[in-house]
Order: sequence, then C-alpha cells, then structure tokens
Amino acid sequence: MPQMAADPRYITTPIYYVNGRPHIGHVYTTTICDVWARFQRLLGNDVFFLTGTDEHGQKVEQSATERNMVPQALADENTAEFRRVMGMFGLSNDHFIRTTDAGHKRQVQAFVQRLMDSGDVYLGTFEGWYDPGQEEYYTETKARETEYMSPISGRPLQKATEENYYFKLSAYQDRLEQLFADNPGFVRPDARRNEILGRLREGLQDVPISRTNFTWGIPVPGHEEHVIYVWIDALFNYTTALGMAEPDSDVWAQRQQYWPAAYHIIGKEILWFHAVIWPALLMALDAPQPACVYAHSFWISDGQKMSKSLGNFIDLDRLQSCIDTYGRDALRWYLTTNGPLGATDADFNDAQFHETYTTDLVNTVGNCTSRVSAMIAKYFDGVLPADSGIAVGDVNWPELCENQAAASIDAMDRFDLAGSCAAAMSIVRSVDAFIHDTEPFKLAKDPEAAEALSAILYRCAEALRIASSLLEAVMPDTMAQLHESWNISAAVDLRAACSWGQLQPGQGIVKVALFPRVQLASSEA
Ligand code: ME8
Repeated sequence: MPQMAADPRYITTPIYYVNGRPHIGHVYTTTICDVWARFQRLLGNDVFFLTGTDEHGQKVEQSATERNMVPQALADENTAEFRRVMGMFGLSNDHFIRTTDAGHKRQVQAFVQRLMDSGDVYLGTFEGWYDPGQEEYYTETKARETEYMSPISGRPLQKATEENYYFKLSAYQDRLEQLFADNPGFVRPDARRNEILGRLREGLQDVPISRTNFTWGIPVPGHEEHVIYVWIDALFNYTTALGMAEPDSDVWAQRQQYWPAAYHIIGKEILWFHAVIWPALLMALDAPQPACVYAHSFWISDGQKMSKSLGNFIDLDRLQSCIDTYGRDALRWYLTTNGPLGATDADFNDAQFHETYTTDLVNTVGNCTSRVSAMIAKYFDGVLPADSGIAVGDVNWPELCENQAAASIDAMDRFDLAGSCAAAMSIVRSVDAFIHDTEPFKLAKDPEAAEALSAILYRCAEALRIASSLLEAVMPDTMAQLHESWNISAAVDLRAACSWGQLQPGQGIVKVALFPRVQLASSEA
C-alpha cells in the first residue's frame, strides 16, 4: 500500500485565566483533549494539541494591584502553576500559548489592523451594560432580562457609555446561519447547537472590541489609548499559535497545515464567543472555519455547583490525593468515562470514583490481565503458547476485535470518549466471559486438553493486547507497564496494531498486577 501522508489534526482547549487557580474543570478539558490527541497520534495522524493561558484584562490588572504586583508578574506566577498542572496529569500538549507572548501580541494587532482596514472594525459609541466579573457586555434587552444583574455573579451590571472600536458582527448574521445550516456538527452536542440557533434568531448586534478604562492588554494598533477586549485577544490564540497572521514566519511554515482545527473543546459557559464571535471573526479574515466547537457541561462537586462562596472547588490538592490513592491513570479514566461531555453536568464524588475504579480497573482490566498472565506463568512457565486454531468456545476473536477496534476508533473520531473506552472494555469483558465459559484452569488438569488450553490462553492474551492498545491513550502509564511485561512493542499505527495475531508464540509474558485494590476510606461516620 502506498504510504499515506499523516493527516494533520488540531485540537485546542480554552486558554485559562491566570487570575484563578487551576481546578478540576481545567484539568478535565485538558485531559479529554489529551486523550483524543494521544489516540490520534497512535493512529498515525499528525496532531497539534494546544493549551495555554489567557493573561490580559481588567480582572488580572485588579488582582495584581491588590497584591501590589505588576500584572506581568502575577501572570508569570500563575501561568507557572498551570504549566505545573500539565506535568501532574501527564498532558501531552504540543505547545503552551500565553497571550503575553510577543508573537501573540504582534499577531493580534495585525489581525485587528486587517479588520480595521476592511471596515469590519470601526470606531463607535457604545451604550449598554458591562459585567465586570465576566468582562462581558450586555445589550439593553439582555440586561433587562436579568434585572440588570450579572447572570453569573448576581452583582449589579454597570451602565457603560464609551467610545469603542466595534466589530461588525451584525454583518455576519446570514453567513453564520448558513454555516450552521451547512454543518450540523459545527456546534456539539445538539442541545448546545440549539441554544445558539435560538440566540442567533434574536438577531446580532455589533460588539465593542476595545476598552479605555484599563491598560493591561494589547493596544489597538495606532490608537494606544484603546486596549483590545480580552475575549478578542484570547480567541485569536487558536490562530496566533500557528503563526497565521505572519504568513512569512517560520511558525506558519511549520504549522499552517493544522488550520482549520478539528476540535475546539470548551465548557458550555463560553460557547457564544466560540460559536458566534469566533466564526464571524474568521469570516472577516477569510479564514476557513474549524470543523467542530464542542462545548461540554460542568463538573459539580458532591451535587452542588462549585463556587468561591461555597469553597467547594475540586482543587489540585483533592485531585492529587486521588492520584496518590488510585494512580494518575485512574483519575484519567474516571474523568474520561464519567465526565460531562453530554448536555448534563456530572457529579464528582469519592464514592463514585471508587466504584468506577474498582469495577472497571481492578475487577475488569486488572483482574483479567493478571489472571491471563498468571495462567501463562503457571501452565507455560511464562512463555506464550501457540494457537493451533482448534475450536474452543464460540467466539470469533479476530472478528470481535476488529469490530470493537473499529467502533472504538469511530467513537474517538466523533469525540465520544466514553464510547471509545466502552468498545475497548467490551473486548476485556469478552475475555472474562471466555475464561468463564471455557474454564482453562480445569483444562490445565487434563493432559489431553493441552491444545485447547494453549489456544484459549493465546486468544485471551492477544485480545487483551488489542484492548490495551485502544486503552493506551486514556491510561498511558498503566498500558506501558502492561506492554513492557508482555513484550508488546509500542503501536506505531493503532489500526494495524488492532489486527489479530501479532503476539508471537514463545514470547515471554510476565505476570502483572496493574490496579491494586483500594479500600474506600470510611466516610466521616
Ligand atoms: O473562560 N467543569 O477561562 P477559565 C468542567 N479565559 N469544566 C470547567 C469547569 C467545570 N466546573 N469550570 C471551568 C476562560 N471549566 C477564558 C477562555 S478561550 C479563548 C478563553 C473549564 O479559566 C471549561 O473548559 O474560566 C471552561 O470553558 C474553562 O475551564 C474556563 O476556564
């Protein structure tokens, strides 16, 4: 077969505000992107996975003033914390962008200049309502709906009248509607797409994209008293990281193939910016649209929304303690398979974490790999026996693995991470059922059943190898441990790795114990 060029696939997280501390939400979005990115790399695709920090704006300026710091120092301190998080969770981002990077600032100015030149950005007078907590502007109609209070913090909105640069969002109403009509998967899940379609029908107004009441931001080119609105500055990160505004740069030469993005993964609260403002900006710049903006729902904490006032954030200390007890892969597994990718929020609680760990990882993946390798150790001195092809049981293993691998790969492509994991797990569960039905531990006592015993254990080990390749992206550490013990070479191409018959009879299989049983710490009785 001719060598296919690696398919470029670009995935992004939101860039996180440096005036808050990292918590489960940030870890979640970045982890699910990591799982997808690793999986795509295993498939042989050329992946670019971007995350980073959003460092400008009034809130950062204020927090810095409160701490007697210059904003840049505060941003440096907090971005370092976000980078530390990447290390803690084994995240494999290809680049970490900061909106204070010189290249980003230069390119945002270049983009805004282009928009000014084309008339998409113009000077006008803004009258409306400002939510300082969100750094967001509301129209009179919207503000009235919430009784002039912030829908997020409940604090009063501020009446704002000022001269600002505006983006001609209203000019893009028809094209945005067309974009949504032509690409039903542009915003997912469907519930979120419908929300946006509803708001679009209310009609679009031009949006202010500059501020004059603070200085911590990127100046509007040629009009330094205006600072570019932090959201516009932030959205551009997805393209400045690739060097798009500097077509002669080395960065663009190396990264241009990644645009348009396959996925912008975000939380539901920032969908409007990504599903409406961002596509309109791209239209104004004649740039292609991303394939999908996926807005997940929220983690809540023991049944309640996480908030500063309740002090119930699932913070890094709590996540670290999960890792200390259960291991990093266990946390990745829980976030990936129980997370709020759909339209409803997901509750993070210790009992459910423990239950998921025990059921999926201890009793299924851990138990099955340990049983199979223990039987190979006991009956075949740790050497993989051959499969003569003798009929045992009624499973067509090559077909079962092929179907589940295809299902797992398809699900991952659609960003159905839990579905992808479920297909891999169904291979493991089939191995369990096969052992239960064929009872190799009984056959081991019968010398005449030696051929059947060999065939069963070969098939179990081979099926587990395939399952482990599909699980590698979500649990890289543990699967690497399994691969080392079973002499499985790293998959270069996941599809090829999922074809049957690659374990070689005669190769060593070392007994493994991947997921130790953990006692649930008794809750405060
Ligand atoms: O909004 N559950 O940054 P941010 C799940 N800088 N995910 C959550 C979450 C929760 N409870 N809370 C937060 C910003 N997140 C802007 C983005 S992008 C151009 C600019 C995740 O630090 C989720 O991905 O407030 C959400 O969108 C993001 O953190 C917000 O991070």
